[in-house]
Amino acid sequence: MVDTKPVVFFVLGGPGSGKGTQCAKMVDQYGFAHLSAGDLLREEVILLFHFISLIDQKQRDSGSETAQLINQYIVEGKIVPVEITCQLLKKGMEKKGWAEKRFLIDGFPRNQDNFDGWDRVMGDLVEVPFVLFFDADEETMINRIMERSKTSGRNDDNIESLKKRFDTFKKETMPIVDLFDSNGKTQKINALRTIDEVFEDVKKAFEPYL
Ligand code: UP5
Ligand code: MG
Repeated sequence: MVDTKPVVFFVLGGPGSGKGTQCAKMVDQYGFAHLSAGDLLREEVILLFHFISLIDQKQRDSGSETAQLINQYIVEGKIVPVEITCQLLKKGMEKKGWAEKRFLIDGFPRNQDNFDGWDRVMGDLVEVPFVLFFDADEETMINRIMERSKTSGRNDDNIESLKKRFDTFKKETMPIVDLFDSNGKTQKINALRTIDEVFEDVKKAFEPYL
C-alpha cells in the first residue's frame, strides 16, 4: 500500500534564531506548508477577542478566559498547554489540506508535554523525518529581536519577556532538541550567518524532500 501520510518537519531554535524567516523561504521556493505555533496562538487571541462581542455570555466568558490565558503565557515566555496548541496545529494542517504533504511546524514541540500531546493526537497520522534546529548565541538573538521589536508589535518582544523566553528555551526546549538528536533526528544549522547563507544549509537538509 502506498504511504500517504503527510510529512512533518519540526523547526526549533531560540527566539530570533530565524525559524520564521527560513520557513518563509521554503514556502516561497519549494511550496512547503508552514505553520508557526506562535503565530497561530497570537491569531487565536485576536480572533477570540474579536468574536467575544458577538457571542452569548457563557461562550464570551470562556473565550475571553482562553484569550487571556494564552496572552499571559506568551508575555511570560511560558509554554501554552498542549491541548490548545495541538488543536490549532491540527486545524491549520486540515485547512491547508492533507494533500499538502510537506509541513514545516515552526516553534513546536517546545517541551515534553508538547511532545507527548502531539504524539497522542498526531503520532499515527504523520511521519516526522527530522527536527531542523537553528543554532545561534544569545547575544545575536537578542540583537535581532530588539531590532524587530521596533516594528513587530509583538507583546513579548521586550527585554523582560525575552529573558524569560530564553530561560524556557534552555530549560524546556533544548531537552527536546537533544532527545531527537539522540535518535539521530536533529539536523543542526549554524544560524549565525546571513539569511541566504543559512538558507543554503537549510536546502541541503531538505534535499531528499525537494
Ligand atoms: N533574522 C532572521 N535570520 C537572520 C539572519 N540570518 N541574519 C540577520 N537577521 C536575521 O527572525 C527574527 C528577526 O531576525 C527578524 O527580524 C529577521 O528578519 C531577523 P525570525 O525568523 O522571526 O526568528 P524566529 O526564530 O521565528 O523568532 P521568534 O521570535 O518567532 O521565535 P520564538 O520561538 O520566540 O517565538 P514563537 O512565535 O515561536 O513563540 C512565541 C511564544 O508563543 C512562546 O514564547 C510561547 O509563549 C508561545 N508558544 C507556545 O506556548 N507554544 C508553542 O508551541 C509555540 C509558541
Ligand atoms: Mg517565529
